[in-house]
Amino acid sequence: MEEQKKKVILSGIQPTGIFTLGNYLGAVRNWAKMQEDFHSAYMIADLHALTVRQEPADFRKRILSCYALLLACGVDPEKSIAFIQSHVPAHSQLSWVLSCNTQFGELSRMTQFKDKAAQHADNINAGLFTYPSLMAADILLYQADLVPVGVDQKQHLELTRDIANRFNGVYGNTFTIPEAYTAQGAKIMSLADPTKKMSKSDPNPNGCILILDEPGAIVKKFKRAVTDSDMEVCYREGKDGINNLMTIYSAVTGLSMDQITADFAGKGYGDFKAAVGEAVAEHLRPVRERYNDLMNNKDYLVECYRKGAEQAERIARRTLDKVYKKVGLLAK
Ligand code: AQP
Repeated sequence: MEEQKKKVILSGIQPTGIFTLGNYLGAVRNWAKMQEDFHSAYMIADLHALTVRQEPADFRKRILSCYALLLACGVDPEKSIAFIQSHVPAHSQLSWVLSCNTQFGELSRMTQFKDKAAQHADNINAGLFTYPSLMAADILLYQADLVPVGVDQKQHLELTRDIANRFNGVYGNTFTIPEAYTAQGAKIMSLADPTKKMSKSDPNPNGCILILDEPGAIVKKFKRAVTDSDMEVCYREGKDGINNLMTIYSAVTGLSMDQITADFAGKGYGDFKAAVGEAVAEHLRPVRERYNDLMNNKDYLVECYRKGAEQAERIARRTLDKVYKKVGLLAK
């Protein structure tokens, strides 16, 4: 692809835990592929994670380990801007201006707010409510053309587009209107309850595969995966558990659903679960090894995230200055 035609892409992941197989197959693995074709910026969304109370010492360590995971999953700081959100103050600064251009009614309609408010009834903070304005700032600062988002984030991206269009209408052309990039990977469901998505913060450790889990633990979790009372390995409505395992197996082996069905014809679920467990453990081995190497070289990580912050800051600052000027703030 010609350099000047490359589109800008931005995405992020919250440091709310070790990435799951869902985060990896559904998002981060694809970011690594996309960096070849796009001007890409990927961030550890630490400010977003503050909407849920974090234990400070753990959180600080987790931010670094999630940054290492981002690189271990293939995000290359030579090809992408790989940074930590709080290192670029323009995110919070633009977020405020955008909050003043977002309606209470719009934020009230966000289903993630309703879900998270129900999950954390003891801490329904203002940040949880204004989360979409910060997300809009993340995206609009980089004039992103495309944002890879899962289905769960589509409503937020729609709101980002509304905010950007409104701002452009009132103050003149300022922001690129981003589009959802839906060529993301599959949605991976919990192994313990295949009707729920696999989540880092799931309190049930059997439901999710963490990408740093040891091979033995991975195989064991797949053996325990909830399936059905049928015997056939095939992708069909009503077979949520098997459908999920087939989706995972297909994502790590490249086999089609039909090939998988043919390979396991006449074999029981036990054989299939063991095969999925082994394939996933093998697939994640290099990620785990790269992560361990990176964590043994913290100086390199610091160098990378500082460089990422400088690169991000340069772009973000330009947009923020433009916005401050447009809304009439007095320059220093
Ligand atoms: N189960 C999943 N299948 C496919 N994609 C997934 N993603 C998350 N879970 C799955 C994608 O991972 C990216 C980063 O997500 P995030 O950390 O910003 O927040 P999330 O979507 O809320 O992920 P978790 O793991 O469920 O975190 P917690 O438990 O903290 O809420 C996104 O692109 C997301 O679509």
